[in-house]
Amino acid sequence: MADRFVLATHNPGKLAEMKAILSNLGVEVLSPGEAGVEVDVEETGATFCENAMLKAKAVCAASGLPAIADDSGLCVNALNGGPGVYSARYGGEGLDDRKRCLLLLQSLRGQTTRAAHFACAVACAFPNGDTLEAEGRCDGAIAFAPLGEGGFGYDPVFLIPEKGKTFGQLTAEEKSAISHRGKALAAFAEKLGTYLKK
Ligand code: ITT
Repeated sequence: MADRFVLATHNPGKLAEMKAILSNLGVEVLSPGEAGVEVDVEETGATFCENAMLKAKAVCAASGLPAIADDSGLCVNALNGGPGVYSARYGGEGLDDRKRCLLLLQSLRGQTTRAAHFACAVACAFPNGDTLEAEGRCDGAIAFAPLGEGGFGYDPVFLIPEKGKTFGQLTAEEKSAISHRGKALAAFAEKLGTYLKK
């Protein structure tokens, strides 16, 4: 695949995962810094797909290159699907990843229903106005305490019951093989392959 894509994300954890997965899938990518763009997009969409498309279109317009964005979040059954699209802002400004994890554990204290899933929407916008979209999901449960140093965000509290480990305890490759982002990007790469052949 000859074309180069800009990754429309400011999140270093996401950027590293997206670069690794897409490079493995044969898609050449640049970080916003490498592409010389700095765009702050207001995430006003109601869904992961809407927000991903807002980010992809804004970075495509600013860079003149096709742009790929990821909008993702943690959906917790006992919180009626929250924090969902508000995952990055859970608890308000000023909290870091570790504090957001602790706040989540606190809000589920005494709660035996721990089921949750990560959701990821990937959107791609091309300078000619064409767009592509794909989604991925990973089911799991919220742990009772943070475990593991790997990954980012809510990884230390997201448990994969079949593995008996949190995302934070997996290597980057192990996580991407089963994660919402790994699945969404694999589905996206397939659509991109078809699109580029046209
Ligand atoms: P960009 O919009 O710049 O990409 P962001 O961090 O604001 O970065 P989102 O709006 O999509 O991105 O927020 C997603 C949040 O959900 C993210 O900040 C994490 O807290 C959480 N999240 C998403 N994927 C995750 C993963 O694989 N592991 C842990 N937490 C994740």
